[in-house]
Amino acid sequence: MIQQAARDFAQSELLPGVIERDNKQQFPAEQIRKMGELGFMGMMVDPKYGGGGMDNLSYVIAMEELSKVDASASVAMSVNNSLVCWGIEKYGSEEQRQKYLVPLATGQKLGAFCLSEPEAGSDATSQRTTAEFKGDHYVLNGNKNWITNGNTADYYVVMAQTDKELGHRGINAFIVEKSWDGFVVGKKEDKMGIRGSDTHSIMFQDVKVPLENRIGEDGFGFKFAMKVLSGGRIGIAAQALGIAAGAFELATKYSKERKAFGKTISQHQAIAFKLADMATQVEAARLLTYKAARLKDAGKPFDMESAMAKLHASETAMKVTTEAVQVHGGYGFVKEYHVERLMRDAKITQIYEGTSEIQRLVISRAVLDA
Ligand code: COS
Repeated sequence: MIQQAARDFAQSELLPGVIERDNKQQFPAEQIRKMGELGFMGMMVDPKYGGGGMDNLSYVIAMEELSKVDASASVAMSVNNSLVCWGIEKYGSEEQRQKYLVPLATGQKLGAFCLSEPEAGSDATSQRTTAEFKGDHYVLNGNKNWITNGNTADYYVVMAQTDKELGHRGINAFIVEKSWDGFVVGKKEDKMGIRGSDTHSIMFQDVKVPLENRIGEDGFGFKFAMKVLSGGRIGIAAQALGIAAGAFELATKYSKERKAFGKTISQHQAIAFKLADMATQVEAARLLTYKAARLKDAGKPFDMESAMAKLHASETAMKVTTEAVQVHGGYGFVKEYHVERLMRDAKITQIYEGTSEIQRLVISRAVLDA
């Protein structure tokens, strides 16, 4: 039912206008509002906080379907669900859950996650944004980069360094409201893909954050970010899976319609074998993503499996979308046929929430430590 609901929504609400939004770099605001009404923005949150009370498997199934059509809308959903809502529900205080989680889970407000900085992407322990402790509050200063939902979010989970001497153990995580003094939304990025997603730099200029907005104990911020990202990677794996599966479906359909040398191109082995490889890679990505989701649902360790799912699904998304363009030939290179957009959208899945290289680092450490 969840799969069907997401599929119907993608076809009726996301597909119309997706090319135009990509061209104009227009955020799907109206579509995200409707996704909130349908419960897609807080799928796994406990119903007592306004969420859908569903499991991770349901979430990845919905993510796949929406990402087949519009990865710009699905990344807004992924950040809100897995980085912001899950982080606050799991590690936030009851007061934070009531104040922030309820509006985020019901889709009345949108969340963003601010870890990356101009000089701290993969090397996330090198936070230069500072959070100076002043007794009953902190004062935030610094810059964050490539923030999804940068200008459209209301609440931002922000990592910042309180005690430089302590390294990553001196980092804290805070919930920051966009409306607060000194919160400045910087330039919008002009991107290769997911162009409908709203990506900005953010500046903090003496932003006063009350102590009660710190998530967890003093110094928990880096571990918080790592734990949350580990779950977030399952969402991005599902997004990459959806991009790949969407391109595969389009290529299959086209191959049965397009004729060359007196038969459909699907009847030529050169194309049929491409489709066979694409189907196999997509299915492998799906199984790895489902496995990571199921482990998280069972409360078992899933760091390595979420890294494997994201690594494989994002590499698959790049390969399969490139082949889908090839199957479409000249038509694949023009916007009307969607596959060129999916190919551009696929690229970011190998970069955000940990590059493919970082996933290999996480996996290799787990394998070698075992
Ligand atoms: N869960 C809980 N804690 C974790 C963790 C996880 N998944 N991964 C690391 N940690 C903890 C470690 O236990 C360590 O704490 P202690 O020193 O108290 O034991 C601390 O975090 C630092 O870990 P580590 O020493 O492994 O740090 P490194 O700098 O070597 O590497 C990586 C950490 C590379 C894994 C991390 O920086 C990372 O994931 N980088 C990518 C960040 C990212 O995804 N950026 C995208 C931004 S969001 S779009």
